[in-house]
Amino acid sequence: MIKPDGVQRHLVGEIISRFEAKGFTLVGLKMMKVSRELAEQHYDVHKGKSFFSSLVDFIISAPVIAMIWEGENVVAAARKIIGATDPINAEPGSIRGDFGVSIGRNLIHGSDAIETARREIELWFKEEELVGWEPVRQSWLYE
Ligand code: D4T
Repeated sequence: MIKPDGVQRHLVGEIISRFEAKGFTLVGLKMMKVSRELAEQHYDVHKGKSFFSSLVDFIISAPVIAMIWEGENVVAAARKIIGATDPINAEPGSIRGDFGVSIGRNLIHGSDAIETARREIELWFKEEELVGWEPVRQSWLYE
């Protein structure tokens, strides 16, 4: 999910192109204003932590871009493309390393495990919003 700061800073194209260039396939995409309920459900694991309410307020403050990316090891690779949670620890070349400044404005969320991705896809998308397609470049990406 490209967070509100990514949208406000006009980094949507830049962020999407990094995933495309790596070889991943976009199978779901929508721009939306997030409800408080969805934001709270999404960040359920952080309920009770000091940053929870400011995090929820931030996520609902402007539109986000929800995306589903497909490809080999996509969850693990996306974490690297995205970089460490706190931009100060994120490597140059990662999204947060190149564009992020503070932990509360770190531009993008990525699922941290396959199970989490499954849960989040179900939370954010309806079945009919997933678009399965066969990219022609696959044999140039995979043996
Ligand atoms: P997300 O979930 O947004 O992809 O971020 P991470 O997986 O990299 O990090 P996280 O779940 O630990 O944190 C969720 C979200 O909360 C913000 N945050 C986090 C914050 O504002 N202050 C903090 O101290 C922490 C730990 C940033 C990401």
